[in-house]
Amino acid sequence: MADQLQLHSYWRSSAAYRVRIGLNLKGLDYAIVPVHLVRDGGEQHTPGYHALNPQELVPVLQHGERVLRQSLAILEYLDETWAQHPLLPADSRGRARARALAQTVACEIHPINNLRVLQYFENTWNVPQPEREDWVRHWIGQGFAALEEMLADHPGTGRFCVGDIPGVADCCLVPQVYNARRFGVDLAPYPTITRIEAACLALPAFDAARPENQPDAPRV
Ligand SMILES: N[C@@H](CCC(=O)N[C@@H](CS)C(=O)NCC(=O)O)C(=O)O
Repeated sequence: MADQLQLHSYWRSSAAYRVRIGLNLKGLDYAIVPVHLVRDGGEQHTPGYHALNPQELVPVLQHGERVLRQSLAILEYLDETWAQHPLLPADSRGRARARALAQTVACEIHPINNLRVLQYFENTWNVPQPEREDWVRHWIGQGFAALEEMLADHPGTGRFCVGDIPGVADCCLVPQVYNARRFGVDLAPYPTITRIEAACLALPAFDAARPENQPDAPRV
């Protein structure tokens, strides 16, 4: 089909997880194209995938002939293309706040803990696993401390990051909390973050996007 949506995704990629949530919130049909980030050195580094995304990162969204990269840009593309369930608030102040929260995760916390960063530590500098994992916990903790302050007691915070409708900030927050749990971050100091995460995961759109519910997740 000409305008079919195809998401190049990896079950445990938090950037792909953001887009899966956005697609589900909008109620859009899409096919998952799995890209295994680890097997055989990583399928993101194959010439075929490089042609789709010279950054060799997931996600990539194909919409018919269009190739879209960068999860936040993809979420905004979805919002501008399909009106149902807006992912950004209607007012400019709300949009600025939603983007600031989303970018705190996507631009500050996530990139320095990415697979390729950890692989560089391991393969180039021989940093042992406990130190690599400590690095991840440190930067998630610092980022979450800031996010918790930005969310707690803010009049713009509701059931979700911005008001009572889940949006782009929640699309970023929930996958980052998944990563935090994966690396054993103590979440007790972040009650607002975990409260919002629980509210999100109770919704089918978030539940269906969970890593363990993906077709390429390992079957246990
Ligand atoms: N800023 C990018 C980040 C994408 C990204 O870092 N994806 C990770 C998975 S979460 C990846 O593909 N990593 C592969 C690698 O590090 O080699 C976005 O938001 O789309």
